[in-house]
Amino acid sequence: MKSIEDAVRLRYLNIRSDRSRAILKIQHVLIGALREFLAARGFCQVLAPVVGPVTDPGIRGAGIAHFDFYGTSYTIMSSMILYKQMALGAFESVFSLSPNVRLEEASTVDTGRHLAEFYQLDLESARKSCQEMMDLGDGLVCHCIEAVRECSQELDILGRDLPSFSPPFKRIAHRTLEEELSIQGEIPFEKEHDLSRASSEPFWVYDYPVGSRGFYYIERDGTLKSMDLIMPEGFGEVVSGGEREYRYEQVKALLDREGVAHEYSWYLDMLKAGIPPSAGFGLGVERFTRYLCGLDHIWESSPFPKVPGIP
Ligand code: ASN
Repeated sequence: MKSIEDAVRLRYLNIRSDRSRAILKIQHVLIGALREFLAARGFCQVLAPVVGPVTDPGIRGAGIAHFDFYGTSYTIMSSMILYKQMALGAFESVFSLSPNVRLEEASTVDTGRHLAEFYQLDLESARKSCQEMMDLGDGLVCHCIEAVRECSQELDILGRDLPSFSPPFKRIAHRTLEEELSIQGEIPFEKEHDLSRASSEPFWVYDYPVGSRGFYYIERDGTLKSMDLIMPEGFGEVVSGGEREYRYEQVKALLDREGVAHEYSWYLDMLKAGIPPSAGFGLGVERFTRYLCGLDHIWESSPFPKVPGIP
């Protein structure tokens, strides 16, 4: 912790190192590869919102940053999920490089994969299912790994030997893990780390228990249609997403039960006007960079790192 604190404080010096330059170069190649893959599949890039009256509440207990916006309490985006659904009013498939702030518990600095400020490659497609999004995720991840493999000089500096994978990645229903891990809802960070270390390939966990995640995932056949992609070698989750609840009555009832419907008035108005069913996911850009570069801690994959618990 102390060494991370020092490194973050001295970022203006260590950003000049060959190691840091190699990581940021790989990140640059990664961002280009993400864009290239999605543009070739008809996705339109839209500019991401930075602030709004509400943001994603489904962030595993992390705090949301609030501030005063002309006399009204506003939030900094924890994820642009609600706004991705709006963007589908313009295009069938959209993506953004979206800056997010999540006030994570200080203890999450030890997971090696939490930042308090980070970017997601957030995408959404109308009339798609979780299965189709997992297919897309398989292709996207493999395409980026192959693009970064070209950075042989940078990978050498980092001592990273990047594996090759052949899709489709394994898909594991959450319920099959419940007994093995003695869990009911979200997989705790240490257990996810153990699962990730025990695997030599990326794998998906899908169909989460009802009530375990954000209100915007659709419930079908007694489960939430949501999925995460876990990378191997202990790097953990890099993608999270699912199929959306898009029906006004259902969302209104869920938000009423929580007593927060009034906070989401624009969102409910949008659902009342009608939006298409959709599915999508977010890919943590710094997390994926960490994986590609084989870094112990995620702070190094951000040019200007904001680490939980370190102001
Ligand atoms: N980006 C995620 C999604 O598309 C949401 C999140 O980050 N919590 O579902």
